[in-house]
Amino acid sequence: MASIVLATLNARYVHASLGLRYLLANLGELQSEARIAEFVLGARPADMVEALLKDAPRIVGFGVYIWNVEDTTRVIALLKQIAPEVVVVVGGPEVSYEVGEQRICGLADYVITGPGEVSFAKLCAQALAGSQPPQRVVAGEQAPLDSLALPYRLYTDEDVAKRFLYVEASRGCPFKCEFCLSSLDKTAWPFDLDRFLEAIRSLFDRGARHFRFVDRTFNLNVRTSLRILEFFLERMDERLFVHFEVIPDQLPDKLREAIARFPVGCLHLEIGIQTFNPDVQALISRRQDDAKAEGNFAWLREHSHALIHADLIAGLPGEDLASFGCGFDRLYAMRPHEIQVGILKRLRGTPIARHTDAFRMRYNPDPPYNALATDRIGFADMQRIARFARYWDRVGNAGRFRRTLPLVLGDSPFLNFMRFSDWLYETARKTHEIALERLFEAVFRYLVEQGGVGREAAFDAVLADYQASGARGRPAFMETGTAVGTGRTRGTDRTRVRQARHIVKVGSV
Ligand code: B12
Ligand code: SF4
Repeated sequence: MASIVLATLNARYVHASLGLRYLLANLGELQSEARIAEFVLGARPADMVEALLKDAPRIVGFGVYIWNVEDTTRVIALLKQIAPEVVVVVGGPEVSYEVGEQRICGLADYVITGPGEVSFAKLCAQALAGSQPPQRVVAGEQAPLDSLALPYRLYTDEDVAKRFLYVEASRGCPFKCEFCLSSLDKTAWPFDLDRFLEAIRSLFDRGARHFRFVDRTFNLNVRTSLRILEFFLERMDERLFVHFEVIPDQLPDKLREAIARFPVGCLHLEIGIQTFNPDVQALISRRQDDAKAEGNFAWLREHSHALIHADLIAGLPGEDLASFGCGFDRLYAMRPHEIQVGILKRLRGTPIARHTDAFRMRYNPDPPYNALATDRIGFADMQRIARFARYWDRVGNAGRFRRTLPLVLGDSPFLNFMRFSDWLYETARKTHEIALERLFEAVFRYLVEQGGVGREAAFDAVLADYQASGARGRPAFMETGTAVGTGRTRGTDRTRVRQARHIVKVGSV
């Protein structure tokens, strides 16, 4: 029996919620009366309500994020119809700002904004003792990090075996990029490193091998970063996979030395570039030394085996299609393994909102609040970029078109991939659910019919990529084609398989 249930909808099953585990770990005496209920986007609201009410809880707390706010609103609306006496508390980044404007906050009995550990525990204690907490909207108390109980033992054996384990060595960010929620933090606060590493060690001893650091800027404090890297280097094995988010322009020699010692497919670095346009960087208060970033990428590609996932944002104030395209080409030339093209989102609470009028920014009023148009990029072009991003994910990022991609991109990657993307959409009329064989066929047809590539060269490249993807034989559409360069299966040594496995895993997040 649990009188308190902590619930959330994760983006996918593999993403275990760290936030809820923090809340549970810090419930003190009430911990034994509480349980976590995690769901995955797409679950039916009535089924979730049924599962939540199974123990007849007195309090249900929901972790609300941009990806689940709509579904969670439906769940709470139903729950309040069936069991109005249950006290509903919402918290999480999505309900930490613009509280008055959100239906979900109106449906809930209490809203806790910001960090939840201390305030949720207090609120539960009061509610269970029968007294009514006076305020409906509570500003979450940020306790000193070292006073918090760490949540890592709450990862179950199933989590350890099957899910990404999110871990946090520091909270907050000192930078001020206006599109990002972390720009509202005053600075970054570290957890005590010995205590943190001890907790990670026991996860490791239980068999955990897939660690994802949620720290906003892992390479902020080089001494700390080094100790963490050394920790993993000392425990290196075949299965280990560690993910960090890093800023691009800080990679001192000591960090480089440690990074260089990680084997293939083990270290995943997410590096935000967002924009190379200096005027846009200034407008959105993003400090970034582009030349240093370029140098660091070059070093990483030449001297390390780290998988590099780089982010770019389209639709920022002051950016037009041409300047975005230049940024894409510049980033492509830096050879990250993956480029994630994201459309700007106006996250609740973020200071990017101050540019709305001056740059005629038009946003989707519903999650994910993506930019629909700006004074420089019209709606039609924004749609084209969104399709570009989805197709790029399948063709540019997935690692399946190693030989074919350069033929599509020629010497002008952005323009040429946009041409491909426009053609593919015209032909397929969809961006999702294109089967892999259809995709290979489309790329082949594009190269031959639109891309000015000779049939034989296109055939050779597509077939080689198809076979390297693990598929056997040739795709049906090639059976009647000119047989050129067939029968050559490219070697799939252990290294490439491991790398491809991780690229696919990461790309599917
Ligand atoms: C892991 C993660 C993901 C995972 C999903 C995780 C999951 N469970 O499903 C993935 C990688 C899929 C993801 C994707 C996206 N994410 Co994300 N993600 C994160 C990340 C890095 C870590 C979250 C975390 O564990 N934090 C650590 C815990 C301790 O903090 P917390 O979750 O905020 O929880 C605390 C409080 O919020 C509060 N709290 C939480 N739940 C509850 C419940 C109650 C009852 C109470 C009282 C309090 C409370 O108390 C907790 C402890 O203090 C954060 C950045 C960050 N470092 O937080 C971004 C972040 C959550 N993501 C963000 C965004 C914008 C996205 C994307 C839209 C990015 C994109 N692609 O454009 C996508 C959307 C995905 C989709 N399918 O639509 C924003 C959230 C904005 C918002 N309003 O929700 C964040 C904050 C990044 C940022 N700085 O802007 N993300
Ligand atoms: S984008 Fe990165 S560096 Fe900028 S505020 Fe957000 S977390 Fe910090």
